[in-house]
Amino acid sequence: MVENFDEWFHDILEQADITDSRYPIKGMAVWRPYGFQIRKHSMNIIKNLLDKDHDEVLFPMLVPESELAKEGIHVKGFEDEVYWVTRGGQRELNEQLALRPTSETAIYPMYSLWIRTHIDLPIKMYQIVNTFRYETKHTRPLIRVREITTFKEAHTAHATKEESDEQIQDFIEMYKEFFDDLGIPYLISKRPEWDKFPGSDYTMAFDAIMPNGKTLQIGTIHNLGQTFAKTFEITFEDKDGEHKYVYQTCAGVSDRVIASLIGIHGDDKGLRLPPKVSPNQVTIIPILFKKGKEEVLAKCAEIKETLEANGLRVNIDDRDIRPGKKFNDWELKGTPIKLELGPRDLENNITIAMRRDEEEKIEIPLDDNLSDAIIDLLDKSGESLSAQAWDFLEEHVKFADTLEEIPELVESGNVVKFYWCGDEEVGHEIEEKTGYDVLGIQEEVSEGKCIASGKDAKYVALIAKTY
Ligand code: P5A
Repeated sequence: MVENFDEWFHDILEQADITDSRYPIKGMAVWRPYGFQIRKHSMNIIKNLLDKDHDEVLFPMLVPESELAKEGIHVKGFEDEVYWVTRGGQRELNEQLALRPTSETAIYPMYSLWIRTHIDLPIKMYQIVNTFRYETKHTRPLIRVREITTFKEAHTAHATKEESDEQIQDFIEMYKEFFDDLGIPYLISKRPEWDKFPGSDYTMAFDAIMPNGKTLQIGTIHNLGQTFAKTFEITFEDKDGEHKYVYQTCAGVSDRVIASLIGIHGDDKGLRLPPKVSPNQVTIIPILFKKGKEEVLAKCAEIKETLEANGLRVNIDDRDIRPGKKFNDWELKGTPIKLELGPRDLENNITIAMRRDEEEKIEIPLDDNLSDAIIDLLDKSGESLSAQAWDFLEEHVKFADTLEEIPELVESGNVVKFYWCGDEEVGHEIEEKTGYDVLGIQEEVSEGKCIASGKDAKYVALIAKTY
């Protein structure tokens, strides 16, 4: 799987019923029922986190060219990626309309109308929408798509710079909680100047390491400073009676979250889903013989009912096929716990539980403690997926003392840390000489020499092969 991860990833999406890429537009795919459930459960986690202190809104998908074009740097960053609507029926439109690649230029003209005084601040809103980017790099399902189908974008405005910096920290904490819930390990870094979001002061990014060692940017948080406020005239009357521009931030995660979930936890047998997002947390597999069939099925139904009453998602696979095939199917689909129940188990009043994250079979009595025992297994299974994934990440971050060491480390599947003086030209030189991307700054340091310039290092930075 590690050697040909891209192929594995492509196949699993089809085999496990996640998405179908045969839709006749490049970079756009269909969510199939099983994938849709995973998408729904993970979306609910981030939605609940955002709902704590953000208002959910919904803006139109089309943005007038005049608004999109207003913020020069921003539009430059996206100009090659915008899909345009130019006609309504047979008629040419007076002004062409962009399919939002992201929604700053849709939302901020409205912020300028809504924000009047300091009492209106902070404003914190989010929407979950589809966005369109005509990506020219190689498209890949969920990883680099032309229609992002679950763009969770949050946009805030504040009275002071300090508050906007605090908001960046709040977003970092929120995304940590989100990715922790999914057991997805991450590296957090400040993107270099040449890779920050177009129009932002600075960008903080979450990167996951996929099994082949390539990193995937799974979330970004941008401090927009006052750039957009000046462009869209977003001002407020402060306590001192003065009119001031707001400070803004925005943050977003996409379908890539599902890509990392699948890629990071999966194994040669298929998906391994964390219980929080698995469509079924428990799959009951009856072992049926002619004799005692009805009793076994009745007991399975009773177990399902008991577990569901305790808030679990449970299904019974009563298809008329060999049990072995059922086991394989649910291994492929990554259900966290399989419960096997045959006539002999029924006699002994037990069921056999199998966790997807390990091989062991566990006998569980069919008594009043059943739900508690299953919930305990689910918790353990989620924790162990997360722990395995964090171990993988930690084993795959290495430190290089010289530029020459980097290629070998990266080619053997690692992300590499190094000392950097922070100069932009030196950063470019490092990227050119190695052929990899500087992800960003992980921490500030007051020791060490820059790996390329030999000057005093200011930072520990990360470099990797990226998606
Ligand atoms: C933040 C939200 C923004 O667009 N505006 C509102 C800001 N940032 S971003 O970095 O450009 O995108 C946010 C995250 O979306 C993911 N992403 C993609 N996922 C799949 N396919 C794509 N083509 C794609 N482009 C961006 C990244 O995870 C990114 O961090």
